[in-house]
Amino acid sequence: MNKNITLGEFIIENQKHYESTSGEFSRLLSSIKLAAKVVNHKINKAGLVDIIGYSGITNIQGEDQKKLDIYANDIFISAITNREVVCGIVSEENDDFIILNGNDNSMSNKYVILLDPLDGSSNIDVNVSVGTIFSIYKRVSPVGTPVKKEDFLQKGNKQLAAGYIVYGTSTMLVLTTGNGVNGFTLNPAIGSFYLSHPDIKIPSKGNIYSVNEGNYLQFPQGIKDYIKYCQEANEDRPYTSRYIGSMVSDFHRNMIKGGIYMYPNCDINNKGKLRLLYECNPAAFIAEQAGGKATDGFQRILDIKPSEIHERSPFYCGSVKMVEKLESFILKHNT
Ligand code: P6P
Repeated sequence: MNKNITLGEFIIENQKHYESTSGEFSRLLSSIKLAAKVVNHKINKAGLVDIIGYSGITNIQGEDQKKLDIYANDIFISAITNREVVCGIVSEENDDFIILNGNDNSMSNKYVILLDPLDGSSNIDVNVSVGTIFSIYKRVSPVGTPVKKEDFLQKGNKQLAAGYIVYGTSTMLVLTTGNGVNGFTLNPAIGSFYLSHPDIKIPSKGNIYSVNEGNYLQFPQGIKDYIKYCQEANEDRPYTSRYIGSMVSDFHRNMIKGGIYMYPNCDINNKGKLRLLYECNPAAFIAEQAGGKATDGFQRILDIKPSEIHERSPFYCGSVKMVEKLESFILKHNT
């Protein structure tokens, strides 16, 4: 694969793989590329311009919406809407799904997109990496009618594409359209994403486990046992604990170095904290495409049938051998 290819050229070159060759899918991916550049520019100036801090609004998650959350949400929604290729959008920042103005054009569009426009935003004020996560499906309701909730409640194994942008020391867009995973790094000098990480594969085993151990005492016993396993002397040692508190950053590190990211259910989050539709499913699709694994402890994340657009799930994802080891500990307490 040509290493100096831009994301735009990559999308065009791979258009033949995409669901529809009419170019709509490519236009949708390029709208995400544009929005990522705009948000990246704003984030890089966050310390200088008055966009840090809280907006005074709380979202459906009960989380204080930070100014950059709302800004990122607006940028992605308008960029996607302007391309007139989706009939509906779900965003972490919006209570209900968005029916794209319901005019004839949008109702004839075939795709829906689900977004976490700025994941980990509580880290903005302390200059820690944050990210955007997206997931794309083909609608299941009839083309020509307004989008329906069922269009968003599809199993993750129906995703056409998924990706994330990590606004870190460099800004990267990592994408899968079902043919492997590729990473593109933004060259800010010219404003183009270049293929920097072709065909990413998660090492089958790593030595990094990533979990918020502040909740340890409330974790299910199998999770506690796995964490202790990582800390005890055994043939798989040494392990190291890394937790950034921004899933996209923790996930991306594990994609490159290998490792396991865990967000278990616990007393304060009895179904886990991460949202199934626009955090777990896209990450699981990407992880599996890179040779990794993603589970809720009992079943493949991508096989879960969602019932609500903001529903949460326990989430364990990363190097296949590490996820399997964790599952073996969970199984011991559930047979
Ligand atoms: P905690 C950010 O809000 C997020 O959804 C993920 O990005 C992150 O991994 C997690 O929550 C952090 O949650 O409870 O460990 O602070």
